[in-house]
Amino acid sequence: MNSQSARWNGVIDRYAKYLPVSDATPLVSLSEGNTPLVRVDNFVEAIGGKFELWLKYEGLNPTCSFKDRGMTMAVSKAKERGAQVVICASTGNTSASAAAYAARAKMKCVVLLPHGNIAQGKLAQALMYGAITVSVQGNFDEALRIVRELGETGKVDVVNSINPVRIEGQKTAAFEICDQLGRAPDFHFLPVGNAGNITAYWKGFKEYHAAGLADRLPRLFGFQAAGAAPIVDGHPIEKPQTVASAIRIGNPASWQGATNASKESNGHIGKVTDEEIIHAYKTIARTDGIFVEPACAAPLAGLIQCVKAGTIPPGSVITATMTGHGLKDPDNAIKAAGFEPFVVEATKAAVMKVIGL
Ligand code: AN7
Repeated sequence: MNSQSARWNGVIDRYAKYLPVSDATPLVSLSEGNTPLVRVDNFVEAIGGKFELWLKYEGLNPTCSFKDRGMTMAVSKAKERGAQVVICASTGNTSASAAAYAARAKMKCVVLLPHGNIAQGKLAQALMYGAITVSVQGNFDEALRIVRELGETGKVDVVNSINPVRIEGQKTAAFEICDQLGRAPDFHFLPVGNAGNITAYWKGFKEYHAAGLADRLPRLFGFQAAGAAPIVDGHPIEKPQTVASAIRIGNPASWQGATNASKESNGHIGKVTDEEIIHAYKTIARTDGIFVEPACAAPLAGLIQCVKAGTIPPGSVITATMTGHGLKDPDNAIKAAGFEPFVVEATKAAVMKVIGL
């Protein structure tokens, strides 16, 4: 399994030593992982920070989100067990990823989506990859409850992050950050929805540190949207609301994992308003040319809060996960941009007029 060839063959091939796989595990991969870590000095300057900020650009995975790291594991292990049908509930990215990896594994895929509340790009992906796409008249938490019940029948394999191998795959992002930086960061920021990813990052950073491959443990700072902030508010939210549909989750499955990561790392779980999210979403696109989906702007908005509060020591090295690509959600992008294209007649004069020449 661990061929370690010069060619990148995905996260299982690269990090097999740290994953529950063996020679008997069929490799279902789309060469996920190995995503860029991009330093964004313009953004830091714009928000008045005195630190290094590096973005782990997970939108450049094969289905354009971080979910592919967990899904290569979940679908490979499901295939190893001889499963024929994988199922998940999703705010959109898990379903896109499950649908793609199931197609590659020649397995059937069923996705349950909150009706009317997923971004268009993600819906297009589930349909294009050929998943049986079910739009549930309820929210994500209700869809996940149904998926758990269906999992108990033993007839389908659940590939939500309640499946522990998803967390195993996702922890490889923490390994890559340490490999790319040549050290662990002082702080790592990320969005929190169902809380699988913050759980995975903490596990990954701890394992790399224990293996002697990272010199320190970062403080983990997770951010929820204010209208969907059960962990911060201390109770499940029955009707979560936020523009960041990816993290519109009221009762996270890995709640405990998130609070552990925050406590053990001397970190923080905070919340940011939709207004703060949209501001950060536009800012990172315009300062550094990085187009992410709204959920990714939650930790950036959280970082802006931290700069205002003075909680980041000068000179810190900070990393943040940009979990999904901006093209996933064209409707919010066009709305947030704040202007429309100029429509002009097809003459040089007309173009000169609108661009002010
Ligand atoms: C872009 O796809 O839950 O805290 O069903 O799509 O690990 O849940 C997506 C979550 C952050 C939150 N950013 O991660 C799903 C789903 C993006 C996301 C999160 C999601 P977790």
